[in-house]
This record gives sequence, C-alpha cells and structure tokens, in this order.
Amino acid sequence: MNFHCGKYTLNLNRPHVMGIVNVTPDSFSDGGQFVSTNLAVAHALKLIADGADILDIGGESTRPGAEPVSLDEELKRVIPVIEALHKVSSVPISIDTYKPEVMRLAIAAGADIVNDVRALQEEGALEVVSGSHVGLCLMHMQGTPQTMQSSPSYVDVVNEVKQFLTERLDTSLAYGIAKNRILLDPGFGFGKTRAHNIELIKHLDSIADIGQPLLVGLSRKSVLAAISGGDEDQRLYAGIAASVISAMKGAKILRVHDVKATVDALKVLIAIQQIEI
Ligand code: 7PM
Repeated sequence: MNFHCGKYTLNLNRPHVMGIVNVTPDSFSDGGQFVSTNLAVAHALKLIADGADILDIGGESTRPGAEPVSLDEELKRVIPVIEALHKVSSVPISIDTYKPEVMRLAIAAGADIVNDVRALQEEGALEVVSGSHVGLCLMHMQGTPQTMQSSPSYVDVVNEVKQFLTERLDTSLAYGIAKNRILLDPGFGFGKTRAHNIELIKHLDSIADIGQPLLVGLSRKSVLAAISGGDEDQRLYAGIAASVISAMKGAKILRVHDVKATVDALKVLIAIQQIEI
C-alpha cells in the first residue's frame, strides 16, 4: 500500500510514525518570531533523529477547547518552520490546519501533506488540495473544537464515523484527488467520550475496511489518562500500548509526541509481522 505525498512515496506495508511539532506562541516578547521558529525546527530535527517518518507541523488552531488562532497568527507560526524544514528535512512535512489559506501557503513553502481535522469542509479547501500533489488526511470530528466535548452523542459511533469518512473520501475523489493520496482518521478525542474512543479502537479494522490507510492520533490524549489513571506525563505508557494496538488493528500511521518510544515499541510488531511461516 503506497501513499503518495508531494515528492515522496511512502510504502505503508509497515506502520509509520508521524512526529508532532507544535509551534507555540512566542513567550519571549523581545525575541520576535525567530525564537519559536528555531525551537520548533530543532525539535523537528530531533524527531527525525528519533526515527519519525513524517513531521506534523501545527500552529495549535486545531486543539480542542483552545482559543481560535487568527489566520495571520497561524501563518506567522507555521510558514517559517515549513520553509526552514523544507530545506533540510529527509521526511515528508505535514501541515495540521483546517484553513485553506494556511494550506495554500504551507504547500507553497514545501509542505507535502495536508492534515485537516475538518476533512476539507471549509470553503475553498477541496480546491487547494486538488490543485496540488500533496497527501491528505481526512479526520472525523463531531461538533467544533470549542463545544465538541460537552455532550458527544452517537447511535453507533463506528458506523457514523465510517459513513462520514466515506462521504469525505468520495467528495475528495470527485474533486480529482487521487485515491493513493488519501489517509483517513477516526479523530480520537474530537467529540468522543471515553466509551466512544474505546469502541473506535476496538473496531478500527472495520474503519480500515473502507480501503484507505488509517492515521491514528491518541498520543497524550485524555482518554489514555482516563483508562490508566495516570497524570499528564504518565500518559506515555498508555500511549505506547494504544499505538501498538492500533497498528495491530491496521493503523498505518501513528501520530505521536513521543517518537523514540513509539518507534522502538513498533519494532517488536514489525519484527513479528516480517516472519512468514
Ligand atoms: C488537546 C487535545 C490538544 C488534542 C491537542 C490535541 C489529531 C490531529 C490533533 C488527530 C489528526 C494533539 C491534538 N489531534 N490530527 N490534530 N489526528 N489527523 O494531540 O488525532 O495535538 S490536535
């Protein structure tokens, strides 16, 4: 199963790791944008050294419950990072945004993948991606980042997520985006209770039946703490388990903060999958 994204083709026969690079607002008032850009680029290079197969650059606009980030602020955060990484990165660069203008300028700056938590539902987003050769991740979300965790509700969460992703896939295909450029993502934590998230992991294989490679993002999410009882930084161990289990259920890309730990854990699964009897 090959995934085409910009100048790269990834062979998804083994699980791949996408390392998260959050470009945070600059806390050094006199440091200008330079400081946060350099911190993000340095972190990205560390993730590549740790074994990341893809980098996901985000200006925090997609974070649940977070204050919306203005277009200008998001561009200021992410574009310099993509420009700098584009020159030195050995792996595809993904932009985590739902804003078509951020997508457009990120692609011009060298992004290889558009990772959209709104699955190209913003006006003009389908056109931006179909007019390029980048890869695409379509994610499911119920509600909006501001309200989605207040009372998530489904009759059948697996089938509703599946139906939504199938519809967004068909729409993307109709716009001329090739099948081998598209990833699907159930959107863990985006308008889902603990029970919904667990149900989705349990039936990930059913979502994989759509026929597109799946991306899974569970890293450091609250459902892990709800299960393990661990606090914020103890979510690591539960997250490793979640990534390995997701990969065993067919996830092809694991979106994580803790790249080295995840890469090492997945090596066990890869070694077992390589043995043919
Ligand atoms: C709080 C909760 C802060 C969650 C940040 C997050 C996903 C994503 C995000 C995902 C894809 C984070 C998330 N999550 N994109 N962007 N899939 N495709 O962990 O699950 O950074 S934001």
